[in-house]
Amino acid sequence: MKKLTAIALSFAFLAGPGFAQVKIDDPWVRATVPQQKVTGAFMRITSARDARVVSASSPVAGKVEIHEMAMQNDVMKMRPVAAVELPAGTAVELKPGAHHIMLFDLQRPMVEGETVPVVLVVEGKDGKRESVEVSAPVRPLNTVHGVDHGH
Ligand SMILES: [Cu+2]
Repeated sequence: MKKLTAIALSFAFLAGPGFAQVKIDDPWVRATVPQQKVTGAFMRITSARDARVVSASSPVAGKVEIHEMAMQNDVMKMRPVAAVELPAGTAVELKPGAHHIMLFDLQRPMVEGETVPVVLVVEGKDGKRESVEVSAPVRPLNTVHGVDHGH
């Protein structure tokens, strides 16, 4: 897992001009209780150019999806989306109750204090893709009030 992180990191550093130039602020992953196989990852993303997050992955999760929250029959539900748009120079907030990254099939509990690598794939208007490595600290459950995960 260490090796994978290093490779992803060097990838991000090698991305020179012509790439989307994406800045990530305040990333975090919600802590889980034992047996819980799903959690959310949140952060603020600012791209220097128009771009979109088209996928994400993490070595701790078997599957990762990008979700949005939407009203369905007066109930907030989350559902997978193909991408999160990043308008140039605008901070886009991935947070509980809005767009977020969903980590499925967790291989172990997410414990407060540890750091989880998450890799975002960001696509520019020119179709070029950049991998952005994020180290997201795990924060406690009670950061968020109850949300219907629908999973
Ligand atoms: Cu979700």
